[in-house]
Amino acid sequence: MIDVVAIGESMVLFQPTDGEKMVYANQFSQSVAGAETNVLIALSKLNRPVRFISQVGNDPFGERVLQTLRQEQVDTTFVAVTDQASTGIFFKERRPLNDPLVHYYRKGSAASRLTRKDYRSLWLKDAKHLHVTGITAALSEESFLLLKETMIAAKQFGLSISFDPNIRFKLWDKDTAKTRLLELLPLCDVFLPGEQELAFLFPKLTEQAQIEAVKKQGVAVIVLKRGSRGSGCYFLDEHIERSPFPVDQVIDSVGAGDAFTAGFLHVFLDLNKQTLTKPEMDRALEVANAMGAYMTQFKGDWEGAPDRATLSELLGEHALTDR
Ligand code: KDG
Repeated sequence: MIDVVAIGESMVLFQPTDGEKMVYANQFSQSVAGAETNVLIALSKLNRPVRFISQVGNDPFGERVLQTLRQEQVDTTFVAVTDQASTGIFFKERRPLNDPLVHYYRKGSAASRLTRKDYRSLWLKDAKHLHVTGITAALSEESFLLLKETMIAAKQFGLSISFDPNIRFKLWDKDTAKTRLLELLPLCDVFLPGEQELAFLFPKLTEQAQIEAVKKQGVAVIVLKRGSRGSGCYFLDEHIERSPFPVDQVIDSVGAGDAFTAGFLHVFLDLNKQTLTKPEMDRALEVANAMGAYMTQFKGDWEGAPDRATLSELLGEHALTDR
């Protein structure tokens, strides 16, 4: 049985080793990242069986992506390899006073060329949950259509579905982003936007009105990421808020949202979706906040994700000894 399946693009990530500006950098570290695989790897580190659906190029970067995912126990049975396109890559440039800058080289990449013809019902076989993000919808028109078809199929097969809009304006224009994201919204059970993303989708409304607008689409659970101010969750007629997990200093915020999502899903997956309670959802936010905050302490997009023992320690449930 697979707990979570995700579809999307995982890329090779280069970062200047000494944190210099890109124009002056001579040396780069190489790793792998992508919103969906960041979530899957974080769940895998918590011993959840996970599967990724994608396509990489028949090139060394594709090999690197596959190698990394397999090493992190992500099932790559449905990651196709093609000669027709290259694996996407991107660069992350750290900035002292701001979030890092991201430079993408992924247009026409292997992952963005998956089409509805590639869809296989086997992708979702024996799986409990599908996780998707708006990044996949932004890759190409076909990518969006395939994503939508996969969500519809998952619903028919009885999987629960989570959806993080993960809006990246470098990938698409605002009108297309809004139209496509709103089209996918009714297909999910759990929606996990940031506050600004929610406001982008439902402008000029109070938060309460934004939430009502999402609920109207049939979405059962809305999890609001409030960054350094913690998180909130709206479900049934309930609303809870969780204060942030304290950290002294943020080293790198990229990937924190994905770790947050993994933490939330880790708790949510075991719950009876018909009888969600406040204490259960509070626990989901507690774990999500802790995972998101912990990830900000590492430069990589997923490498810092805690294993079960570390997570228990973070939550103050038991102390690990170093000796
Ligand atoms: O959420 C982090 C991701 O944004 C990062 O790992 C790379 O998937 C990525 C993207 O498309 O920006």
